[in-house]
Amino acid sequence: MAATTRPSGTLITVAPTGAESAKADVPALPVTLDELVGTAKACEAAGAGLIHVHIRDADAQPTLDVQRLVDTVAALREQTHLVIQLSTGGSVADGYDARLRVLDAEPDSCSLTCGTVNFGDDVFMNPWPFMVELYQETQRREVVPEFELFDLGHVWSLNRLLDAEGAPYGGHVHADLVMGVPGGMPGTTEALVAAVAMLPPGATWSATGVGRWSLPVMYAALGSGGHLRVGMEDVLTYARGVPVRDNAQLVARAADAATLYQRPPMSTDEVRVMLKVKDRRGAA
Ligand code: KMH
Ligand code: ZN
Repeated sequence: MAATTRPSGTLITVAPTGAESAKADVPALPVTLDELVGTAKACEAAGAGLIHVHIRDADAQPTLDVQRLVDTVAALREQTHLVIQLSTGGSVADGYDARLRVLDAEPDSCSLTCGTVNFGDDVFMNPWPFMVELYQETQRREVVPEFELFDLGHVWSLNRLLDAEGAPYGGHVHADLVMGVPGGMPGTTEALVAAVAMLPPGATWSATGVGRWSLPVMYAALGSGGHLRVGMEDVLTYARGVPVRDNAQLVARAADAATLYQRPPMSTDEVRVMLKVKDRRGAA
């Protein structure tokens, strides 16, 4: 294991929707394609370089419907420059087959969670054979995986996966620490530093803190050479008693912090180069 190098810019990922919040409870949550594209444009203008996408059906419920995913990727690719990452985590109710079929939508990137984790009262299932199958599919389809790490054991499993199955498509490893999920690692600086120390040499990483861990994780990540993920998938409160206005507000705050830290937001082109994303723009 080796410490990761310190980047000069900051990748800001926005995770605008997630699968856990209800539109009825959170009116600002983007759930339609129009809302998602509008959010994506605003977040790109505010400094985001990558969008982590969960979609909803006509009733605003989480779905992994492939045609909807295809349409979503097409619209985002046409109307933004963002790197498009589809969630293969979906919701805790989604089955493995549906999660694998997400790659049919030909995203630039997809999430790949490196282990099962208690998820509040639920369990987010990611057994080893599923991880391997999904990873092999990303290699075969030339999709860049982003390894989602909810716990220290997940970091170890990422190393095991790379040892067993070789490098990801493009050859670069990028991980995301998801911290503060009830059941996973806390959003403390100590946990973040321990996780980063176990990442494979040369890996880049972002971090996100769920709920009240949002700001502690953002500043710990900047201070430790990491990139940032923000968005309404992870946090709905901007400050004590103040609901998040929209995703762009969270991206703008992250961009301000990164700029103040002398590591301004990376352009979408810089993000594509760093992650070694296959250029699918211009494909029909
Ligand atoms: N919604 C969670 C159960 C991912 O996008 O890959 C899983 C999740 C991780 O959000
Ligand atoms: Zn997600």
